[in-house]
Amino acid sequence: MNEEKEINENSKNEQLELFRSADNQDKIMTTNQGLKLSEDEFSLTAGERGPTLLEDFHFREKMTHFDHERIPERVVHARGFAAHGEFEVYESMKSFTKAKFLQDPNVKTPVFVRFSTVVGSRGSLDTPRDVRGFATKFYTEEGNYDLVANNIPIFFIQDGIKFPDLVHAIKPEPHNEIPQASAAHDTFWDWVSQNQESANMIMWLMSDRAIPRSFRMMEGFGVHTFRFVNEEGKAHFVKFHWKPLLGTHSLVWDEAQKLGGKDPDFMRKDLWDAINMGNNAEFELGVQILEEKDEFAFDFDVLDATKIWPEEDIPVRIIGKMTLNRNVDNFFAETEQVAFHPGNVVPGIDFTNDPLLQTRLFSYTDTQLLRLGGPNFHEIPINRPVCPFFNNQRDGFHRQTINKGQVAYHNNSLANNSPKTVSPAEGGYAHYQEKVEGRKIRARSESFKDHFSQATLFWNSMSAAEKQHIIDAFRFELGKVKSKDVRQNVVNMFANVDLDMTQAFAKAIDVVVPTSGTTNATKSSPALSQENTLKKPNTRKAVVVIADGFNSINVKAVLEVLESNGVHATILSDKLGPIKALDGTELESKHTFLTDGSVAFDAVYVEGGANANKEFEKDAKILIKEAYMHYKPIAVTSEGLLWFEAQQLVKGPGIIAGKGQTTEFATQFIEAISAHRFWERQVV
Ligand code: HDE
Repeated sequence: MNEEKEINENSKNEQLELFRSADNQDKIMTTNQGLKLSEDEFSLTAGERGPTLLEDFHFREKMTHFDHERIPERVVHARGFAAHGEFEVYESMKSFTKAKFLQDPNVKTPVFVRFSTVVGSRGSLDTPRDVRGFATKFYTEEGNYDLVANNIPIFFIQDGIKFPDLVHAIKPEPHNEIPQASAAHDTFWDWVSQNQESANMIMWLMSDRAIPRSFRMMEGFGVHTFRFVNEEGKAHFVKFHWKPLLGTHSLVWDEAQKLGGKDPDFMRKDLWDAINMGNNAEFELGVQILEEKDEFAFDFDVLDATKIWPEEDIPVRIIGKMTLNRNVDNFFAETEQVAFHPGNVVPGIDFTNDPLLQTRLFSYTDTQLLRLGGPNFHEIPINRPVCPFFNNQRDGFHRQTINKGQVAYHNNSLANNSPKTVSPAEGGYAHYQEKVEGRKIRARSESFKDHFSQATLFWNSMSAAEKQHIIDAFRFELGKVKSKDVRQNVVNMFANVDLDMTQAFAKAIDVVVPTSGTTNATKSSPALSQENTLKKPNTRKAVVVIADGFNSINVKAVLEVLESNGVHATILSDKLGPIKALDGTELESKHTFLTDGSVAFDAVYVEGGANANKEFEKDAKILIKEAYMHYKPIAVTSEGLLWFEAQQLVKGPGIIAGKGQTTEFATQFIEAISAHRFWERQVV
C-alpha cells in the first residue's frame, strides 16, 4: 500500500477501496471474532424468566461496542458534511510556487472537502446564522495539503489566544446550555462589545453571507496570508479564495429559521442530492498575490486576519477548479474522522507571522489527539496520504501499520540511516528563511488597531436590500439580548461603523440611540456585494403545485422548459402519489404542503387543478404568500392565478402570471429563477 506510484484523480478512491468492507447483504452474522451466530434477539438467561448470564460473550461484545460508539464532537465546526472530488490547475503556477499540484494542468489531484457550521452541535440544524467552514484536503504526490477555510474572508480576532474566549461566549451559555447554534444571546454580544477587533467580522456575520443557500453556492477563503515559495526560493504573500461557479447566494432569515424546523438537513441534503444527480459542485481556486516589497503598501496590516485585501486593489487570479463529484460511503468513517490541519503544507506553501495562523498551527493536532483518540489518526483511511510515508514514529493507541525491521531511530548505521532526509532540491520541505528579530512581548503592533474602517467598507459595499438585511439581523440578534447594558455597548460600538445603520437598529431595541460615531471611511468594494454575483438557473429547485384535475398541457410545457434549463422540478400536492389531470394524464406528487411547503424550493409554480378543494386552496395560498414574502420567483396559471390575485399581492418583477404553455411564460420563469430573489418586494 505504501508504495510510490503516479497520483491521479482516482488515487484516493483506490486507496479507500482497500479499506471498504463488503456490505452485509446475504452474509452470515458473526461476532467480531468471526464466530457464526445462531441467535441475535435473546440474551443468554438462566431459564425463560431468569437473570442474564455473564458468560453471554455475544451480548457483552454487542453492548460494549455500542456503549463506545461515540467520539467527542469537534469543539467547533461539529456539524459538517463532506464529499470527494478532484482539483485541476488551469496554468502552471511555477513562477510563484513549487507546489507540485499547482504545476501541470494535466494532473488531477484527489480532494476531500468538509463543509460545516461552527457553533451548533453535531445534531443541530444546517441553517443557523453562522460562519460556514470549507475545509479541503488535497491528496498530493508530496503529501496532504489542507486548505482549512471559511466562507467569510476574515475572522473575529487577531490573536488565537482569544479563541477559547470567543468560542465560550458564542456557544450555548454554560449554566443552562441555551441557545443552540446561535449567536443571539447575551454572552456573545457582551464579548463582541468588549473585543472591538470583531467589528468587521460581525458585519459579515449579520449579512446574508451567514445564511448561504447551499454549500455549492458560497465562497471559501483561506483567511490568513500565506506564502508561495518558488524553486528559486523567492516568496510572495498569497490569500486563497474559492469561487462557486453557481455564484454566491443566500437564504433570507425568516426562510432559514423555518427551514431549520421543516428540514434541519437542508444543506447536507442539497449537496448529497446534487452530487447523486450528477450536478457536481464546482469551485474555482483564486489567489491574491502580493510582492513581499508591498508588505506595507496598504492602510491595513497584511498579517491582520480581521482585514480583507479588497479585490479591486489586489485582483483575484483564477488558477484552477475543484469539482466535488462523489458522496461518501460512510459518514463516520469519512466525514467524522477526517482531520484537517492548516499546518499540513507541501513544499512551495508556507506560513506568515499572522498571529491567528500561528496559534492555529498548534490547535489542530492537539484537538485530533483527543477527538480521534491518540497519535495514529493519520492512519485512518480518510486521513492517509496517497503518497508513501516513512519515519521512526511507532506504536500508540490504534496503531494499524506493522512496521517491519529492527531499527526505529535516527541516526542509525544498522539500516543505512534510513529512512533518510532529502534536500529541498529532492523534495525535502525547507521553511522559508524569513528574517525575524524582536523582544519577547505580549502586545500587538499599532498597524492592527483600526477596527472600524473595513467594517464601514463592507457596509458601503452592500446593496440597499443587503443593508436592510444587516439592520434586521442586528435587530433580531440584539432583540434576544436581555442585558440592556450589553445592547447599549454594542450600539455604541457600531456607531463607529455607520451611524445611520446603527440608528436604524438601535431604535428597535430600547437603548439610547447614538448621535455620533468616529468612522468616516468612504471606500467600498463592489466584489463584496452578492448582487454582483453570477446568476444562473442551473440546479435550482422549482416546485410545481398541482391538484387533481390540473391542466396537463400547461404543466408539461413548464416542466419541459425547466428541465431543459437545468432546473430540478418536482411535484407537490395535498397528497403523495399520482395526481390526475383533466385529460387523464397522471403526474407523481413527491411532496405535500405539510412535508415541505415553499421553503424547500427556490421557485414555485402554482397551477392548481379543477378538483382542488377548499383545504388545498388554503394551503396553496399560504405557499404562494410565503414564497412571496421570501422574495422568490412565483409562476401562476389557472387556479394558481386566482389564488394569487385573491390575496391582493402586488404583481411585479419575479411574478409570472399567465398560461403555462406559452414560451414567453416559461422563459420569463427561467429568467426569474436565475435572478434568485426579488428585493423590490422588501418595501411593499
Ligand atoms: Fe478552526 N478549528 N480555529 N478556524 N476550523 C477547528 O479543529 C481554531 C479558524 C476551521 O471540517 C478545530 O478539527 C483556532 C479560522 C474549519 O474538520 C480546532 C482558531 C478558520 C474547521 C480549531 C481557529 C478556521 C475548524 C475544531 C483561532 C478559517 C473544521 C475541530 C486561532 C480560516 C474542519 C478540529 C473540519 C476546526 C481551532 C480559527 C476554519 C479546535 C484555535 C480563522 C473549516 O482545532
